[in-house]
Amino acid sequence: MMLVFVIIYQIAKASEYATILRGEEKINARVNRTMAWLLVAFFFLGLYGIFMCHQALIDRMLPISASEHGVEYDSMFLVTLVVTGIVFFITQTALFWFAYRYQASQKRTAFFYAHNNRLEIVWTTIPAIAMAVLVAIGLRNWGRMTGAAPKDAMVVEVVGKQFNWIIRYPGKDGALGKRDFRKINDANNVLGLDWNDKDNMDDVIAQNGELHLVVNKPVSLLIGSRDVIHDVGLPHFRMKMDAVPGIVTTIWFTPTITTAKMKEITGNKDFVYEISCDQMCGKGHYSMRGTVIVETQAEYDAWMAKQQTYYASANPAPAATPAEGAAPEQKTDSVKAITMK
Ligand SMILES: [Cu+2]
Repeated sequence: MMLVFVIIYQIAKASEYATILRGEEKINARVNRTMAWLLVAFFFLGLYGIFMCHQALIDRMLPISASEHGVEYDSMFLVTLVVTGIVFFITQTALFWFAYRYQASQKRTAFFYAHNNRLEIVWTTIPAIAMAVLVAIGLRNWGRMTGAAPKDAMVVEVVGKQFNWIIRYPGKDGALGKRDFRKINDANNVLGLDWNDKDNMDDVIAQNGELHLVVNKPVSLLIGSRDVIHDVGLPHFRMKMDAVPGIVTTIWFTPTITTAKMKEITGNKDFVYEISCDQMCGKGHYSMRGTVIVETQAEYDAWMAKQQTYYASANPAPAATPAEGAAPEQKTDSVKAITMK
């Protein structure tokens, strides 16, 4: 790097001496011509760079979207890319063409052109309208993804902690029981479930932290965090949502491709849908990876039938009714019971 700078410096120095020796005007004309050509070269080098980036990264692109929202998202992304791509190409071509075409010349005097209202209006309104349309499409999609889930959606709770995801299913009653952060303990109550709430008795927390979803069935995720801000990133479904301590955030989507089918599509027999933590959350952030399994209703039911309720696995002693005179119910940070169909 240093060497390059030294060489450039020496060339600049040498051309400065040459200017003095050979007459300034002649040299200036040559420098102008060289600069004009260098700008043209820079333009094509830039385009080549874009092409090379594309070639290098094409294999790492995500496979087709595995959710309904994702299809909308991808088409929105494509529209934005095409619109901005066309503008980019026109403006950059004009920029470098002008730099070349109107390089300094002794034969031409500069044309003084100070202001033109019509031009100002045109190049302000067209981009403004284009941007407004793109933003409107984005807002519409955002509203859909974060809005109310369909009535028949299954509900699953996803809670981030340093450094993994805890997934809770509502059990047969379809309702998630209340939880309280003060009841959290890593030994037998990782979410701080309130055992005074009957809705908690049949809730299931997947042992291996897997998020099981049914294909073509909408799912509403209730997202929370036990410590710092995390983010539920579902790249294959084109969804993401912050997991914030103390509040419940939601997203809903409909997975459309089972894990098994996606293995065929990608030709990768080890393919798994992942939950990535999309928010830098500490030294173990990189390892905060959950898995999503999209399966048929029958496969889901079979899997769920094998799950033990969290109450049973957390309280292995003979099932006891909640102790008489238990602490009065604390409602802080509780998740409102949500009823499935
Ligand atoms: Cu995290």
